[in-house]
Amino acid sequence: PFLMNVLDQPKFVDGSVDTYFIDEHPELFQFTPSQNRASKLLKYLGEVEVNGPQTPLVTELLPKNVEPPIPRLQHGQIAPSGWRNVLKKDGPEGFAKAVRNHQGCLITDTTSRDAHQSLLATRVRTYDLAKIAPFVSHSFSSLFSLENWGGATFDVSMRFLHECPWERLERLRELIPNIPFQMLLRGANAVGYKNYPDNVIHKFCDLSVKSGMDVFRVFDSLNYLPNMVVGMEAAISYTGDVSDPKADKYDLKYYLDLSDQLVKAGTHILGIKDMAGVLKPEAAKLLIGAIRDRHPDTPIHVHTHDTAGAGVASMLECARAGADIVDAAVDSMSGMTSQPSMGAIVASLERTPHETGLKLSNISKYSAYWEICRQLYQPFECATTMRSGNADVYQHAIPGGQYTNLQFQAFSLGLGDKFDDVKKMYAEANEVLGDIIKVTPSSKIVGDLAQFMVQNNLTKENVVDRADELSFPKSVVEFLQGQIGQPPYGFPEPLRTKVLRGKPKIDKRVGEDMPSLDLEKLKQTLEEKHGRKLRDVDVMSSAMFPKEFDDFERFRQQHGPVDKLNTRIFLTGLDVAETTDVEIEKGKTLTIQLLARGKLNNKGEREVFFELNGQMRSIFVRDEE
Ligand code: 3PY
Ligand code: ZN
Repeated sequence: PFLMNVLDQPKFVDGSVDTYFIDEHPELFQFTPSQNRASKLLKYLGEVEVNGPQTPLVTELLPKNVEPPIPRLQHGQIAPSGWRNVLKKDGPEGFAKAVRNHQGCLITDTTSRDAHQSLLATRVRTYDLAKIAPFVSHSFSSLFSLENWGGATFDVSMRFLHECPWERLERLRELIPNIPFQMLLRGANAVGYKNYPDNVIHKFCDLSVKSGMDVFRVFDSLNYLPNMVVGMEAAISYTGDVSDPKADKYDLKYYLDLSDQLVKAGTHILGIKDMAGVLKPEAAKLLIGAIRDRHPDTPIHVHTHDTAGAGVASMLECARAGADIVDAAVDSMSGMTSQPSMGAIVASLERTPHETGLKLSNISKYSAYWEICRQLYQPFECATTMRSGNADVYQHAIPGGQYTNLQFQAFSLGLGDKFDDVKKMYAEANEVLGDIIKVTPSSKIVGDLAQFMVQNNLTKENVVDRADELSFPKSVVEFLQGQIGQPPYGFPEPLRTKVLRGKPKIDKRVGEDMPSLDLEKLKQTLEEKHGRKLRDVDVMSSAMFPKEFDDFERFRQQHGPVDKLNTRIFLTGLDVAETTDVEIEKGKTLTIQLLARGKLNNKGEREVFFELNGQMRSIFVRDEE
């Protein structure tokens, strides 16, 4: 694709036109940055027009042409103070104490992170989060926190949304000063899928705080404590069933011991992270009750998924058993593999000692916004294949986000009717690996092994028999080496020795031996590569995801601020004759109309015609089809 430029005009290039005016007015070519951004956006829209979406759509559905309704705020009204004001004033210890002393059950709203990670392939864009942010700040000031960052949002935003994750955080912070922000940090893996050097993890947290983050929920995918930077909220990943007397590995004692160690290590809040949604109401009562007795002064925060449909019931039991905070997603973004419904929990706790402080009338407006907004994300909608909850999660314990992914994969390969087999094989693969905790990235390892077993017609018995001759997925080999940490009950033998065939075994924290990453040097290299001054946060994006950062940076240099386009237009472009207003910065709006697209020329390109702020513009785009 080329911008139409005088330099593309043969007559100009061969000198047969008089160009004195141009020669004497070089300022004509000093494009202002906004013109530059406008040209880049036209290039993007032209590209979408000619070659289709510039981010892969996962289902066959297209975004609906809808305007999510933004509830009105009274003009000039300032947002009431919230828990963030307490955190700022009293510091983390004082904040934790105030939470513990608070009467009632507080709510964390996961709509902006886990809910869409579990239902919409993590594709919700800053654009739509920012639109509803002022309403959230005003009407949800009694929330404990908004989970709006971390997990898969970091890489997905660069990879698929072509937007900077740090800018999302900064933007939301400007709009919501009063409610604590919460992120999911995968311990030594931060927001990635492998261990990083310690200095990278520390710098990552430091930059996150500077960009507006408050509460770090830190977990490790094997509950391997040395991998957890104990910060504000250390979370124990929950698996198994403590209400089953036959549960031996992951019994009450296991969780109480872990909670002791985390409290001793100085966590401000104890998190229970039920990533698959297997914490049944009865188990919730036992587990939370026991931890409450053991650690009367530490706030307890519970996270779950509604995969089976028992999420609301479990969270109510948690509140009654002494949890201080539970997670919920707004109604229209709740249920199935997402969190349980905020409205249902709030209503159920009304006029009990566990009142949440949230108003149902506000939840209803918030939900109406997301109900419509969700239709913009239909191309990523898990409900195209998932119609209901399913209690077989108690057998396979697949985490919420992964469950949706696996189901998508099965359906897109035409194996929808085989999804049951995939789930059964997942449970078997978990047994083969020694019945481990399953959450990113250990859940991916179990998934990879399950897929490998299906492809090679293996059972849990013969996969071990034949382990010395099979070529296992890399992730499985690395897990057995000890690359992601140590499972609580050790590695399965003889599988480990058979698979490793003499490869070194690691029996301590991997980060201990990792050399620090020279972030200053990386900055220099990246600045040279990309030809511009970078911020420390950009360097950190590259430290986490080098290739994804480079691609994102190049894309942005070519296509400009595509994050400022509305979601439908970002995904599928403009219709002919349609106009859109793009606010590229405060007070600077571009009006873009798509006029027409031309025939294929002999260079394999099409000319696409726009009107930009009332002026005709056209660009040539290579037709890739
Ligand atoms: C993540 O690691 O992204 C998760 O949501 C784990 O549950
Ligand atoms: Zn979760």
